[in-house]
Amino acid sequence: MAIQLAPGDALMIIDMQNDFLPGGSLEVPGASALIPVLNRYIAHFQQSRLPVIATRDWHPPDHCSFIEQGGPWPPHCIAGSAGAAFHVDLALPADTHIVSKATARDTDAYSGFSGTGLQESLQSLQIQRIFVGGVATEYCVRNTVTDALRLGYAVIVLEDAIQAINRQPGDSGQALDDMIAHGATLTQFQELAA
Ligand code: VGL
Ligand code: ZN
Repeated sequence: MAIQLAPGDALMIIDMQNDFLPGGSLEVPGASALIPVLNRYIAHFQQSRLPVIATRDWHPPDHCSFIEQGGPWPPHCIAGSAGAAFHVDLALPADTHIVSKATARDTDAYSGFSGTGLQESLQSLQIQRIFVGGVATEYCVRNTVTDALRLGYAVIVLEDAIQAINRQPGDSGQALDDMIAHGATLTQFQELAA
C-alpha cells in the first residue's frame, strides 16, 4: 500500500555517526549500506518540503555507559569528536533539526525524547507522523519509536534503513516485534508514493 507524504510528516534519522559505522568504536555491522537508502528518503522529504530531524549520541568523555565507568559499551560518540560526527556521505539538509542526547555523565538515554526537548520541537513543527531510520534498531531506534508512540505520534519504521547491533542473535527481530506491538508500522522506500 503506497504511502503519500503530507504536512505533519517528518523524517527522523537516528545516530548515523562515525562511531556506529564501519571503523568506528561501536560499529553497527552493515550500517554503511543504510547511507544511500537514507539519502533517498532525505531527498524525498526535501522535495515534499517536510522536515528532517537527526539525532546524535553526544556523550561526555567519562559517560556512565562506557566500560571504564562500569557500563556496557566501549567509549563512543564523545561530544565534539570525529567519531561523534555524522557520516560525511549522509546528505543532511542545511536546515536539519539536530537533537543531541545522552549528554549528561550519569544517565544513559537511548531515546531521542529523553531530556532533549524533541517533543517540544515536534510540537512547534506541528509534526504528527514520523518516519524513523538509522541505528541501532534495538537501542536508540526502538526506544525513540516506542516513546513517540506513547506520546501519540504515528510512527513508520523504515525497514530498509535500520540496522541492529545484534549482541544476542535475534535482538533485531525482537525489537521489530516490540515496536509493532506498540503500534508502529513498517515501510520500505518503494512504498512511498512519488
Ligand atoms: C546506541 C549503544 C550505545 C544507539 C547508543 O544509538 O543505538 N547504542 N549508545
Ligand atoms: Zn551511546
